[in-house]
Amino acid sequence: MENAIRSAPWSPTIDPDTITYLEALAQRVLWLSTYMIHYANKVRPNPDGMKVGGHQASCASVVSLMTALYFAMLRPQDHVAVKPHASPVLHAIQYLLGRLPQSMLTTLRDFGGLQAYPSRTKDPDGVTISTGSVGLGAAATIFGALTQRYVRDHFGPRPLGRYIALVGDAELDEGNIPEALGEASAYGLSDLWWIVDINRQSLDHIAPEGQVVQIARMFEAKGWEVIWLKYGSKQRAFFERPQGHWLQQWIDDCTNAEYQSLLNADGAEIRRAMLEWSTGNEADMVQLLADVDDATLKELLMNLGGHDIAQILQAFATAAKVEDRPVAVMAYTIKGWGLPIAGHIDNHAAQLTQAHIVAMQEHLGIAVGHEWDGYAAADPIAQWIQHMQRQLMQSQPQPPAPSVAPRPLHVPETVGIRVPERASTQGAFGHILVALSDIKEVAARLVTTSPDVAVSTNLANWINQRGIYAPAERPNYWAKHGITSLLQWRETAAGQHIELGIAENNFYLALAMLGLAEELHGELLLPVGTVYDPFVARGLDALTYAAYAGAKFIFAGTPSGLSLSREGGAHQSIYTPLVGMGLPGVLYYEPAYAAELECIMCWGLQQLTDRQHGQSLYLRLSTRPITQAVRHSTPEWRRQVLAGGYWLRDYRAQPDYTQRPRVHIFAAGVMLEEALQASDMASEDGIYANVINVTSADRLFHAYVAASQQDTPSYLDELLPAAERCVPAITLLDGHPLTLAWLGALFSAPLKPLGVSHFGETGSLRQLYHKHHIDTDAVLTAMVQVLFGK
Ligand SMILES: Cc1ncc(C[n+]2csc(CCOP(=O)(O)OP(=O)(O)O)c2C)c(N)n1
Ligand SMILES: [Mg+2]
Repeated sequence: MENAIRSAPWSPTIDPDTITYLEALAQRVLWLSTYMIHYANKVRPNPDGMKVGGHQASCASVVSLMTALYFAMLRPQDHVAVKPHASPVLHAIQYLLGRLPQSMLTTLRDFGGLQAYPSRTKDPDGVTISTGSVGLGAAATIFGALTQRYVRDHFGPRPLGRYIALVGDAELDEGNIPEALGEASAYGLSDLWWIVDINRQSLDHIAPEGQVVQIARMFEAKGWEVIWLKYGSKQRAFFERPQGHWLQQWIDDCTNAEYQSLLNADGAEIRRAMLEWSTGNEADMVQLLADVDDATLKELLMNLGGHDIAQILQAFATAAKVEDRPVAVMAYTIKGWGLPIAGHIDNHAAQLTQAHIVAMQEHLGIAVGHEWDGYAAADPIAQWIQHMQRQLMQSQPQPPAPSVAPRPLHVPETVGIRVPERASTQGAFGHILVALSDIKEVAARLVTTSPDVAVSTNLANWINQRGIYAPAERPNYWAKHGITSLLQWRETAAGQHIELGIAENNFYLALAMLGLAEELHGELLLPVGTVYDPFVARGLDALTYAAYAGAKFIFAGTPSGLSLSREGGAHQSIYTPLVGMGLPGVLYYEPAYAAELECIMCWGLQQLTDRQHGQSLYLRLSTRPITQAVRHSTPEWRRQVLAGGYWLRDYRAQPDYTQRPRVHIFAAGVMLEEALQASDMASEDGIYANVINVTSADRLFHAYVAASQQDTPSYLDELLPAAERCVPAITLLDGHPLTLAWLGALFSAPLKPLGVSHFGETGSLRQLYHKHHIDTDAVLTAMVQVLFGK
């Protein structure tokens, strides 16, 4: 195991009672978490015979750390992201703390029961940060701490909680981790701890040599304080003996793989390995180990800091003193600690046998029939828990600030922006934000963010008005030295734009935590983010995370599609509409006109205030200016825009409508320009080409699905009455044709889906639209095909 760089000073002065109680509690937590998984897999009836699963070894690895944390450190205002596969440990602890009824312990991974991985929306016992996809929940703590600071700076003082992540060592392999760590120091966050569970094992294998030191250096390079929790008290005491440093040196020199294998060997084998290592100094080693029997030697090997309550408390106390930066506690542990599978390479999904469980139960003195017992009120441990919880409650530095979120917050239905004859949705987006900043109550809660693309996504005017957020004012040297710039980079604690480095994962995690500000910090925020549409997918897992966690936010993917012509194939998004449609909790809109966007954004912001049913919004926008065919909005038109689409060109009232060739063009976004042109040209040939402007394929699709599942009418029946379903149709968007092709299911006539299904390239709009068959000619050709079968 790699050499420690710096350790928390060893102080054995912590109250011995505290240690005794926590040790007893750790054993109970170990039992309950192990048994919870055992029960779910081997006792509870399992009608479909599929594996239930659970991770006893990963749980055992963090039992000591989590017991010390929850029973002796955590205050009500703190938030913890628990390593996903340690969820049974969390539930066992919440049960012992009286926050989860005993009856739930038998429901792990059952329908309606405790979730496999901690879920803030589905678990009943106060999970505030969901975890599951490793790396994301941990990184979310950074943006939670940032949100907390932002809320305090904008809405007044309140108790600052600590954001704590309990992370697996292999979890730190995820690329989003180094991406996120730097933001913590960029924003000077200090109420942030990461406790790294260094058991040197991942799912498949043993950590490569040198990895722990690399991880520690990564934290330090990113401005974090590293605290080492490597050796247990017994090891430390042994190091003090004459020649004791040889043990320390051996531990440090021993490779991860050998250390792990020796965790499964007996004391005699460990002794042999140590003597072999000490070649040249065997006499010292022999002397050192002379009075150590095999059992004690094994115990010494297992006595790592992350399982030693006194050492853990000491490390936490050291961490609590760090006030100017985030802290990483590097805790050495054993995967499967206290279980017969401890340290074994195969242990990730391994479960104890019935015989193992019986032996463990006997060893821990848990009577048969009392497997789920907690502590009776009179038990000294229960009393100690009560006492500690009272103390931790009282350690709140200030009384909580009352929420000042006005109820209801009213967002107007329009903000009256003015745009030129030809305008782009991205341009309109910037105008709408600026217009919103005139509405005091709404503006106060708006917060924007972007992964280094604020200017190129039209946030500049908003930023100039509202400023950049920084925890403390930073000098504006441009202003100081009289240099003019279009963008005024004023950084103060009152600023309302959070500028992130180029990392789309961070972007979505920031939206996730800003989008939970009301739930986590009692203040409603209206987060609006911008990202280049082709890079929506770059942070897709974090976007999914944000939606799954129930966060509420708006983001614009802009610019999008081939329409970004000169930027080339790497910047031209294709399938992002499908992302928007496929993701629950997020509604995808692709408006064509500024007036539509205005209506959608105002409604979307109002949605964010409905914390129960409101959904997030994904706006797919463009830099391509198109003629504003619609400018005035009426309530009825707004209803249709929000419902997903409306008839923009409607020939149905023509007296000869049914006698002429007829076709429907369903078009989205900038493609309305081509759709209307094709319709004009078709009319010269006596064809009635209706144009239906699809503002949200997502809304229409889900209306269709809901209606077909429930056999009830939907907006689609209104938009497309039965009589129109025998008319041939074309769908058209600057994106994947699948987005609208499903409309074919509604038609008894042919439907031709136009869209982009190959990578783009640089060129003019005309060239690219032509090559990908989404120009006016392509629409006309498709029209002939669906009408006349040619
Ligand atoms: C993004 C992601 N990829 C893969 C997994 C599957 N997985 C769950 S735990 C795990 C290994 C984690 O190892 P570590 O973080 O060291 O935790 P330990 O089990 O050792 O406690 C993997 C690969 C996952 N949950 N999330
Ligand atoms: Mg591990």
